[in-house]
Amino acid sequence: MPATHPHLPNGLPRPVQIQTQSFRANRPSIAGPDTPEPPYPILLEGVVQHGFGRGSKDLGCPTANLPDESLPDMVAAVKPGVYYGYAQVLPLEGQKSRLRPEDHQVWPMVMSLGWNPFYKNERMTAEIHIMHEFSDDFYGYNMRALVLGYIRPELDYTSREALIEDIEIDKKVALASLVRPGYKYTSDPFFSNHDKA
Ligand code: ADP
Ligand code: RBF
Ligand code: MG
Repeated sequence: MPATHPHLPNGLPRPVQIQTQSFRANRPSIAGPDTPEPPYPILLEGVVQHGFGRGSKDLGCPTANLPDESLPDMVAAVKPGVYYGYAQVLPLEGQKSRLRPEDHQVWPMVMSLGWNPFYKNERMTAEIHIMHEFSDDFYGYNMRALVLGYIRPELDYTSREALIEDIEIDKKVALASLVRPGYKYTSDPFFSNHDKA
């Protein structure tokens, strides 16, 4: 019986851990069709919120958290999981930016859409890691995200190392998927050419 079969030979559901390991063993290097299909692109926008503050930085992967009110389109269209697309960070109207001009460009991103255990899984959280070295944190800035595809389901992790390893693969899968001609959305009108404005 293949390792990915959800049930054990005795008919009992296969423990998640084994499924996670078998999933992790052979991950595809590209995710999604040659050009985005509905419901993509999904457009999200919101002011970057504080999360638990420690979470992702010590995974070596800081994630900018979107406010709950920016998620209805995402929650209505897709299931929890890991996604990829592009994101842009902009100062609020009239806000002076502390960042460099290139920090306001459109960059590739990976996004985790998950149940928030803090709210007993009654609320979803969306957190975005932008694949760019920012000159400073950008809490309170406006973030626009254009989601283009789904990479994988949220997995239950027993070890931090396994999660870090999978996030590194997520980033590679996102970049390999975004470089395809059908995914050129960096100059989509949803984004603003802030550094020229
Ligand atoms: P929190 O739990 O408050 O979200 P994190 O450890 O996830 O804290 O760090 C996320 C914060 O780090 C973001 O809100 C942003 O201000 C900053 N940051 C710096 N570089 C990045 C990046 N490349 N992608 C996302 N956030 C980044
Ligand atoms: N958390 C999980 O529990 N399971 C996951 O599969 C998972 N995948 C993630 C993938 C990416 C690309 C990112 C940025 C985060 C992921 N997370 C996952 C969320 C991670 O646990 C969270 O960022 C930290 O715990 C801080 O809240
Ligand atoms: Mg975060």
